[in-house]
Amino acid sequence: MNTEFKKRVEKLFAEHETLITRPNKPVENGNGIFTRYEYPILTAAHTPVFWRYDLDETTNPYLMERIGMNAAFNSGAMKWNGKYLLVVRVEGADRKSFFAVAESPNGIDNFRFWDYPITMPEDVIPATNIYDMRLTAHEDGWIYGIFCAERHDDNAPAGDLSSATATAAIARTKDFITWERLPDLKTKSQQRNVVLHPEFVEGKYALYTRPQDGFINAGSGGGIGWALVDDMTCAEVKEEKIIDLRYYHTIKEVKNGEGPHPIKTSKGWLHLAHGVRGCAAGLRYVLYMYMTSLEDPTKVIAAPAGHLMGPIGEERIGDVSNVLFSNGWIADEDGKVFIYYASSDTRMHVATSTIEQLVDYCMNTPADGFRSGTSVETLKKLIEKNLKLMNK
Ligand code: BGC
Ligand code: BMA
Repeated sequence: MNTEFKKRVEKLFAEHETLITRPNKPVENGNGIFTRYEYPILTAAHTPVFWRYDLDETTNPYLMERIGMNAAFNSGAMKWNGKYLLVVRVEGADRKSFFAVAESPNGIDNFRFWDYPITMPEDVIPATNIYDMRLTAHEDGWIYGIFCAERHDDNAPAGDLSSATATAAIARTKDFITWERLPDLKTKSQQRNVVLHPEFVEGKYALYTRPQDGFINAGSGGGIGWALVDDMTCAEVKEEKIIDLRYYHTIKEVKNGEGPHPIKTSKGWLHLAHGVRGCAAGLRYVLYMYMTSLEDPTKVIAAPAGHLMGPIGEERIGDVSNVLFSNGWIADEDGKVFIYYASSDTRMHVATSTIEQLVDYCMNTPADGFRSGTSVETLKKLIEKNLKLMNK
């Protein structure tokens, strides 16, 4: 190897190493509910140098990127063998998403991709694009990954190359390397945000669903649904019950969808979801929470008003701006919670909290009264209480 070429290769590796080993720092002075971290935990630049460059001087004398990576976002998450593991949606410059595992020893920095991306077996009709995996270590012993499989809608008029269909694809693994692909979920409507509940309910598998009228529009699909399924190897949604509804003039007016599977706590199941509203700038995606009952997981027992997290600073900007999306979180034994969220379909971040804080947030944040008037009444109650305490 020419020494000049060798030096340039070494520099690429050194810069990459510096980036991925950069210590992350908590952002002080938050809102008491969660703590953001200063640096994104994964970006396109975190993907290995040997994914992007041909390192052979004879075939790549200019040392150019041969396979561009565009984004690293919407990641499923799971603690596995003591490591914080993400199944990342990596998107190439060619707009195709694929899954790749990245792991960290502490959950907040030093995320490193495994050498190879996941080879996901195809279903009968291969999908054009796959993305947004939700991971569930189910009590049946398998780790399931449910994700969106997108295909061109062949019923669209000739020349319409944008109409597509969204289906929930199902795969399972024991090691994150070998995946068994099961048939896509059978449902009446299209589905993008399907999540497997970790426990059997009434002896059946339970799915959070998100019925939608079309590829983009949730339409008459009233919100986050719930369905019981007999067998994941031929999963079919026969009955769907809407458990978390959408409402006019809220953060989830246009769409909502379950994030990762809920965390079990002594007070109920803790849920993280995304809510979407439309505005002149397009769709705005924020993260919100709710809780359901341990006895009846279809019953909402806490629904704090508004968003838990909305995009701020650089999070607002990216390929699809004004978007926060989460499909992964990890609860440690000691109650610490790592919320993995992506901003603007571009990069991954982490925020930390605890189960106790998040339950407190859900239980004690006032619910939505759905009108300006009710919001003012709620606000006045807190002001009055505080002013008394302040002896005013
Ligand atoms: C994109 C997704 C997006 C969906 C709906 C897909 O083509 O890959 O990121 O959620 O369209 O807008
Ligand atoms: C969706 C999601 C995500 C994405 C978001 C914003 O519908 O399923 O893939 O982050 O749109 O583009």
